[in-house]
Amino acid sequence: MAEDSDRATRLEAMYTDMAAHSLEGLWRMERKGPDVRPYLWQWDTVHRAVTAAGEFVDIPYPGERRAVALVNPGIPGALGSTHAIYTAIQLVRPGEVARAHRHTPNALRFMIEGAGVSTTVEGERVPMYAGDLVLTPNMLWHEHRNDSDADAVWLDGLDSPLVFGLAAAVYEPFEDGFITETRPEDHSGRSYGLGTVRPIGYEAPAKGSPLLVYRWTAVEPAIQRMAEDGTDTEFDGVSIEYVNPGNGGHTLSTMSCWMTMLRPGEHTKAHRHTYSSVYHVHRGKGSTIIDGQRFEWAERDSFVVPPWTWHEHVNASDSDIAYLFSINDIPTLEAFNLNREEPLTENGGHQKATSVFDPENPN
Ligand code: GTQ
Ligand code: FE2
Repeated sequence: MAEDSDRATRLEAMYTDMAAHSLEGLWRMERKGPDVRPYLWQWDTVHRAVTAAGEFVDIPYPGERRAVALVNPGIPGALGSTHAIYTAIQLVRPGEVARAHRHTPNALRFMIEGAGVSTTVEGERVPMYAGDLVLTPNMLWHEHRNDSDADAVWLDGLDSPLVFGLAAAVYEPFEDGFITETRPEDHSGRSYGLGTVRPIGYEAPAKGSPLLVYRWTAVEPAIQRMAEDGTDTEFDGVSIEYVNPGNGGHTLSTMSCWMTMLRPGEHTKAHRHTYSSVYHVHRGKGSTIIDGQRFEWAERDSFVVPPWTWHEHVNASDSDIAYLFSINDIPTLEAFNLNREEPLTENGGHQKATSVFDPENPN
C-alpha cells in the first residue's frame, strides 16, 4: 500500500513537472483538427448585412475593404468559411475606389452584380462582369473601382486562414495614391484568355497565373459543349476547373476554382475527400446533402462542404440547369500528398437525409 501511494505521488509529480515546463505526454493528448462545420448563408441575409454596411462603413476607414465575411461557426477565430478558405461578400458603391494594397494570401473574386466595375492588378485594369472570375495572385498590388452608378457586389475568396495558420501573413498598403496603368486594359485576358496560345516575350507580373480573368461568356459555352459530349462525372455533374494557362496547373498555388453544371433533375452520387470547398450558387436551385443533413440552396447562396464529409448535389428543377461556382484547397493538399477521396458505396451511393438545415435557426 505504501509503495502504491508513493508511486501515485511520484506520478503526479511527473505531470506537475511536465506542465511547469510546457511538456505533455502523447498518451494524454487529444489530437483533433479544426471543427469545420457544414453551413449555408442565404443571399437575402448576407445582402442585407452588406447593404447595411454600405450605409455605415466607409472605405478606407474604418474598412480597408467593405467585405462581410462568411465565418464558419465551428472555427470563429479562424475567420474562414473553412479552416483553409476565407470567403466574403464585398460591396463597392458608385464612385468608390478601394485603395491598393498587396499581401501574401492569394485572392480571387467571383463577380455577382455590377457593370462598369474593375479591379486593377499590378498595372492592368480588369473590367468585371457578372459570372467572371478575377484573380489577384499573391503579392500583386490590387485596387477596386466602381465607375458606374450602381452598387457592385462580388464574392471574395482568399487562402488567408491557411496563410495565418502558417504565420506567413504579410500585408502592405500602397502609399502612392492610385495604381498607374502600365499595360493595356484586359491585357492578360486578351493574350492568355484562349488558353491554348500564349504571347512570346511576355513577362507575367509575378509568379502565379499570367491570366487574371476568366469570362463567364467563355466558360458557359465551354461547359455546355462538354455537356453535349457527355463528360459527366459521378460526383460533380459536368465540372470544369479554371486552369492556369501558363503551366496547365491549378487556378492558384493554394486554391482551385471550379464551375459545376447540374443537369435538370440531376442527383449526383455521394463521396468525401480531405479537401474542403466553399460553393456559391451562380444559377438555379437545389440542395446538397452533407453528412445526412439537407442544405437547400438558391441563386447567390453560399455553403460549405467541410473536409471528409459525405456530400451529394441535387438540382431541384426539372427544366433548368444549375451552376455552382466553388473554391477548394486541392492544390494545397496535393502539394503535401494529403489528398484522399472515397465514394459512398452503400445504398446505391446515396445518403439518407435525416434533417434539413434551417437558415433561420442555424446553430
Ligand atoms: O479585396 O483586397 O474580403 O485583401 C479580404 C481581404 C478582400 C481585397 C477581402 C482583401 C480583400
Ligand atoms: Fe486584398
